[in-house]
Amino acid sequence: AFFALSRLATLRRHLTSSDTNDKAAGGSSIGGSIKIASEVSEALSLGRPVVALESTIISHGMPYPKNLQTAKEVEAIVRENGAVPATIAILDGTPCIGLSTEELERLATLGNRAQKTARRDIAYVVASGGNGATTVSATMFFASMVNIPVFVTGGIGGVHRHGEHTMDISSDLTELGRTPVAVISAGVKSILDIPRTLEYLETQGVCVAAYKTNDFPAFFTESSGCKVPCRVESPEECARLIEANMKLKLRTGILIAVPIPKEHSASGNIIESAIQRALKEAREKNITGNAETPFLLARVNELTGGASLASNIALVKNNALFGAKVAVALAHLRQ
Ligand code: PSU
Ligand code: MN
Repeated sequence: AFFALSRLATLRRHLTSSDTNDKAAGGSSIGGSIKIASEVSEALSLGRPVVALESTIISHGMPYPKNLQTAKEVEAIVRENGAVPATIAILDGTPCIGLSTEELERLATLGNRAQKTARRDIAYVVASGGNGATTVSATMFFASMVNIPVFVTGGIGGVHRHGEHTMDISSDLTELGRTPVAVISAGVKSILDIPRTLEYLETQGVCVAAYKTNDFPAFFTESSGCKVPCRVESPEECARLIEANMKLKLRTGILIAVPIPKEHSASGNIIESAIQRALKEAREKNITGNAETPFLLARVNELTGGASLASNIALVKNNALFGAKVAVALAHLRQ
């Protein structure tokens, strides 16, 4: 009951600030106000299941129009399984929790003209009134702000290959170390250094669990060859894990890895050779920093003749199905 009360209090605070912002004619939202879709705020205040979704996957992760189609289908899967989807993005400087169809379309057509927004970019995009597609780190930040405990994506960022020299380590990992949101993903792509990513998560104190497997999945394939510290067998077990993490006030995130369904997993060899080639091209073209992940995703898709995109879409939908069930189980547990 205390949980529900503090949740409501936080929400009311945000709703108030959002109302104030709405009255300020067309201005951006300096001062930290946000806009929560009415369907989402209603579900949150009633303790009903909500699933947060990121938006970089729409703008930078997939080409138009498949990005839009996938975003809509993912939201539909969340609904069909009893939860309310809340896609998160910054539009005209206002962080939005829950997007309308028109807003999804806007992001999808903006593509990489939307700013890829990780935690470090949030203040700038808000202050300049820009359009920001939130990565896993920024989406976790906003989900936590409005008390959405479950967040579904495709793959998270990690330690990049050669990260021990470049120090290119995704802020998704440090966010998982500081923000109590459960992130459901298909693991980490092998464009990244998976063993070092898992080491880094351990250092950050992040609980990493895999669904019905002992192996950490590698996004396009079911296994990376790395073991996970925890294994969960059901959405209910995941919900208990999230609840224990909250009750203990560990304040860290949880990474729940769901392997890509067998029938959609791409051939490991084809993907791996495409990744090797894309990585080499990135080095030659000097593509670094936050441009690297979008470049590699697009190039691997080209090199595999669209096979990687098809796998990507299938695994995101599978994660949405699982995530909705986790959110429903968690809401049930908290009643
Ligand atoms: N991996 C994917 N698809 C994506 C991303 C990662 O398979 O769209 C996006 C996510 O938004 C993730 C971000 O949070 O890339 C990580 O970017 P970086 O490596 O620059 O931290
Ligand atoms: Mn980076």
